Amino acid sequence: MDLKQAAIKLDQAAMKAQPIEQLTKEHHFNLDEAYEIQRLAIQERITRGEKLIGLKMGFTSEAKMQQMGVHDMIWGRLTDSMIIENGGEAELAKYIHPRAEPEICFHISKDINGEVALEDLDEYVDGIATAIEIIDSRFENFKFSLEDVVADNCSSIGLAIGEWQKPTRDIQNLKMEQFFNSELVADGSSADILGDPWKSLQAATRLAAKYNEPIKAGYVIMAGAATAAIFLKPESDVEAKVENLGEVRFQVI
Ligand code: OOG
Ligand code: MG
Repeated sequence: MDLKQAAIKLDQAAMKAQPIEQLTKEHHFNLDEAYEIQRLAIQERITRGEKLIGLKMGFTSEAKMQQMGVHDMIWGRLTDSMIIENGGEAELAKYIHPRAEPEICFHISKDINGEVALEDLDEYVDGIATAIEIIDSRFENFKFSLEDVVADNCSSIGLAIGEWQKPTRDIQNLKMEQFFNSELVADGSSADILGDPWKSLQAATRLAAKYNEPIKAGYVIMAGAATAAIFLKPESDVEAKVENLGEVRFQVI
């Protein structure tokens, strides 16, 4: 399979908000090739003027692995075009079949070059916040294999971040909730994110180093969801709350 061609196909599907068939239905490719497709697809965005603003971890909880039927940790890239202001609007027409999930997000204070040990991570983090990720698989029916979803930048399309809080190690057992129009639609615990969301950040440093993707000062790193993701509904108010970390919201239009 031509990796560049696959990358362009995925990028176009995202830009036009039109789903495509799973790549692995017709082609066989391995995980490293999937990450190369992801890199090339993001390169298309960067060529158009977008900027990398961070990385996201995926399938760091059992609930997410169960919902999507994929059982390995994955990581993807975030660009500035994906940001939704806290209190801002998300336009349904821009997406294919978007879902939202509450997350915890780290703000990086210092360039990271190489894997960092769990106990040394404090040196590199100057904020932690509640976030909502919008995921929007480019594949029909939101169905994919591990290689498909990695090539598709782990379904990334949007993120909203709440107010940054002072970093603390004490985030291993925080209640995480998602509301649509003030109604609770999903809840879980940060304990379900690898037992401790800091471990997700540690994994991000390991995987970024493995794939030669530097983590830069100012980046945000999303730790992955603890709950299943919920389809966005028209005209709804979407809010996430994480115990001790505050809330973040946006309006679907
Ligand atoms: C893939 C992205 C997974 C998470 O938080 O686990 C993810 C998907 O579910 O489509 O973002
Ligand atoms: Mg996520």
